[in-house]
Amino acid sequence: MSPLLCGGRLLKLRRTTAAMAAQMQSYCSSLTCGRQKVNGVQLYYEKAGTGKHAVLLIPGALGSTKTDFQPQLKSLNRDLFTVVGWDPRGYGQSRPPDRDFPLDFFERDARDGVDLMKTLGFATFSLLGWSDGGITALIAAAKNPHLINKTLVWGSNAFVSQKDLDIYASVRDVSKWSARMRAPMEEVYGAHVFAKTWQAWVDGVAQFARRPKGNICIDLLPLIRCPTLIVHGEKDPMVPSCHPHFLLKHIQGSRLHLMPEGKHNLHLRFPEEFNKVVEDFLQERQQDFI
Ligand code: TYC
Repeated sequence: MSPLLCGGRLLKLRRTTAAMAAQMQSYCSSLTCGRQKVNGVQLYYEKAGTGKHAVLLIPGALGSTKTDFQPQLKSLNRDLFTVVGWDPRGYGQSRPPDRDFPLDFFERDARDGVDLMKTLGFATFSLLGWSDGGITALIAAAKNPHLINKTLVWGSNAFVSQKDLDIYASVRDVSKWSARMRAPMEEVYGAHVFAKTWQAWVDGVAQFARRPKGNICIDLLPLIRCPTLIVHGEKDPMVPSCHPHFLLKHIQGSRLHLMPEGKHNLHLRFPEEFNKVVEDFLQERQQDFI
C-alpha cells in the first residue's frame, strides 16, 4: 500500500470524525437538559430547538422524557418549535420525592407542567400528552385557556369504566409482563421500585371508578377552547376506542386522527408518521382548524 493512499485514508477518517463531531455538536447545542425548582420539587427537563412555538411533552404513567419522547425531541422541527420534555414529580429523574397517587394527581401534574413552562420563560405554549400525560394535558388546557395554544393527546381517557378496571387488573402484576416490556422502566426505577410504583398507579387510577361516571376530567372537557387533536391507534389494547370518541364528542371543535396500525405506543413505533401529524397540526392556522 502506498503511503499516499494510506494518508488519504487517514484524511478521510479525520473528515468523517470531524463531520460526526459537528453533527453531534449541533444536536447537543440545541438540546439542553436541567432541573428547575417548581412547586417545591426539582423537575428534570430536556429542551430541543429554538423555534417560536413552544411545546410541552407530557409522558404517560411512570414515564419520563428518556423513556417516552426521544424520537420527538430528536426529530420535531427545531427551527419551528422549542420542545420541552419533562419528568413529572416522582417519575424518572424528578425523584425524590417518591411518587404517590392522591385523587388529584392529574391536577397536580397539570399545575407542575404549566408552572415549569412559565418558569422556563414561555408566555404561551402547546401541549402534547401521551396516555396519562394526555389526561394531564386536557386538564391543563381547560384550566389555562389563555396560556395554551393547541393540545394534542393520544391513548387518553376522561373516565374509568369497568372494562378499564379489568384491563388495569390484567397488567397490575409486572412480573407477568414480558422482559422486553419491563426493561425500559426497570432501567429507570430498578425492578422493585418499578413493580411497587406501578401497582400504586393502578390502585390510584382505579379510585376514579368509584366516582359518578368514573369521572377523571369529564367536567373540564367543555372548558377546553384551543384547537385539540385526538390521535388514537386502532390496535391500542390498553385504551378502548370509546375513549377517543368520547373526547371528540365533548371537546368543542376537536378532531380525531386514527392510525390503523397504531397500538398504545404509536409515537415510538411510527415516529415519522406521528411527528408529521404533530407538525402539520401545530402549524395549521387557528382559523383553519375546524
Ligand atoms: N394510562 C397508562 C399510561 O399512561 C397506560 C395504560 C392504560 C395502562 C390502560 C394500563 O389498563 C391500562 N401509559
